[in-house]
Amino acid sequence: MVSNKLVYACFCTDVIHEGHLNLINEAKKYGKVVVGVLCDSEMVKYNRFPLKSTSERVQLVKNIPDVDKVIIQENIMYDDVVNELHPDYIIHGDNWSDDSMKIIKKNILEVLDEYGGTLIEIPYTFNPKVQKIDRQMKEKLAMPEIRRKRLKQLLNMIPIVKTIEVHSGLTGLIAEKTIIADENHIDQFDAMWISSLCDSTEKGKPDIELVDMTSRFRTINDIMEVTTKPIIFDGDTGGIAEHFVYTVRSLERMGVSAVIIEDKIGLKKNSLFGNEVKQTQDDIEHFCEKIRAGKNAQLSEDFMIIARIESLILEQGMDDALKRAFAFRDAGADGIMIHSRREEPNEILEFCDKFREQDPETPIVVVPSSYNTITEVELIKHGVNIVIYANQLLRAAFPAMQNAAKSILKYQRAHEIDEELLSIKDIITLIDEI
Ligand code: SPV
Ligand code: MG
Repeated sequence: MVSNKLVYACFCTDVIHEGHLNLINEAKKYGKVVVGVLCDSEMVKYNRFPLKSTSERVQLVKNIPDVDKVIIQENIMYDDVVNELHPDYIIHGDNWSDDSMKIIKKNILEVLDEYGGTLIEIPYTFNPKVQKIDRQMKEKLAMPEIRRKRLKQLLNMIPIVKTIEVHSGLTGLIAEKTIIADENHIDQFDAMWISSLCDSTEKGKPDIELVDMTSRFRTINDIMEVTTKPIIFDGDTGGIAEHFVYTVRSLERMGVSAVIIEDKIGLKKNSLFGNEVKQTQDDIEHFCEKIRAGKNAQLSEDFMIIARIESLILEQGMDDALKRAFAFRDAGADGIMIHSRREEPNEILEFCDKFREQDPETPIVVVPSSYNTITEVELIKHGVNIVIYANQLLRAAFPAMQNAAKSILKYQRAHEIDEELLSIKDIITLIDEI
């Protein structure tokens, strides 16, 4: 006898495997089965980048015989969907191991508790076939074709692409795996920035285009070997146009999503020096030629060349910054990065507002290193699409390492610093083996 009770399950997956079928099979025993397909933007926050479109994912679930109805779940938390459906039961696998799963379980129990609904937990299907499918999905995300287009896809999926600096396999893993999960929010980084400053500093070299491309490509490769998220590469000035075209081809082939080149010429110094050191801005037409050469050389549809404007850094004024932005866009740039070294975000926001008055589309990229009180919500309001946290991981590591070195010298043993360090047990198990 089929009861008239309602059972709800949320699916955030690109493939239906035995585990999902077991769950639906079990659900059917309790009544009518409604499945919510988690929307793209929430899949992303939850570190499950969708390889299929929402409609394809809906169709996938509709094809399961015992599913009575499919809806789209717009939020990873269950409040809205439960208010709407008032299911008698929510059914879920018992794999609540990580922090985000624990928060979701708490949320489900709270919303069900309001009207006496019940959570049904069924044993998660752990078998070699299901595990292989999970691994294959990860592997697919790391493939150059898939990874490269992911930045453009993200720009269409979420209000702002949160990008963190990485300079090694280990920092890549931090960008890949760090998730924050608290009462009302689950989130993670969307993309990775390979900073010239941090890549050079990590190698003990100044940020003056001294570390050559071969070496920088090795950094990219180290990161790519252990991650799946899209990469934005800091291409400095891009060098001369005749060389830049080769860089574009190599980056595309590797699966990098975007290169950002800055409109400076000659000996490049880090922007955060501003006019404290001699730096020369390229002239508009010359830089446009480089952009055009790069766009002509590009083979894939997905790769982005983003033009970075140094007018505010070099105190050339807002009008110059805007003039350059429109010229670079017209030369084919797929996005504009505007940089500032002021502690207040005013000039950046003014630029964004004025640019957006004339151009609602072209992605804007910002790097709030010095004006770091600005929030992502404020940046979104001013039309920013990509925010880059350009150097924080390296800056976090250096004082910690220096402190450990000093402590050992001071006490002539390693005991005093030990409690501030990752435990031996944790360091030997930090990296998973295949
Ligand atoms: C970098 O991270 O290398 C950058 C950003 O180019 S900045 O250091 O602010 O110039
Ligand atoms: Mg740089």
